Amino acid sequence: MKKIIKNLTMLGLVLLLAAPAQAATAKHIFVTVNGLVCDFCAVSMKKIFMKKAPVEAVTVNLTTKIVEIDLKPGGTLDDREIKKGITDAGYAVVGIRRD
Ligand SMILES: [Cu+2]
Repeated sequence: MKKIIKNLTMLGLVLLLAAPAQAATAKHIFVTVNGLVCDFCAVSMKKIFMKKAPVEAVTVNLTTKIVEIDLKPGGTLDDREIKKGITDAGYAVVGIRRD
């Protein structure tokens, strides 16, 4: 029983260490945003993220409500900064996925 608990603890540690590493190397960020309805919204999203140095491209899909942010090689953008930009513009972040 003790061994199982030890193994589970190890697994948890490995997952904890692996998650930030994956986020740091992710080049594409997919942000689901509530309230995106028209081209004006799409332009706002592009304006917010294109002025950030690590961002290479921003694509907005109004049907799926997903804003895709492509980063430059080595560039990073953390969740906190993404959420701040979007909420400051009056929209709500539903989820952030990276790959
Ligand atoms: Cu709009």
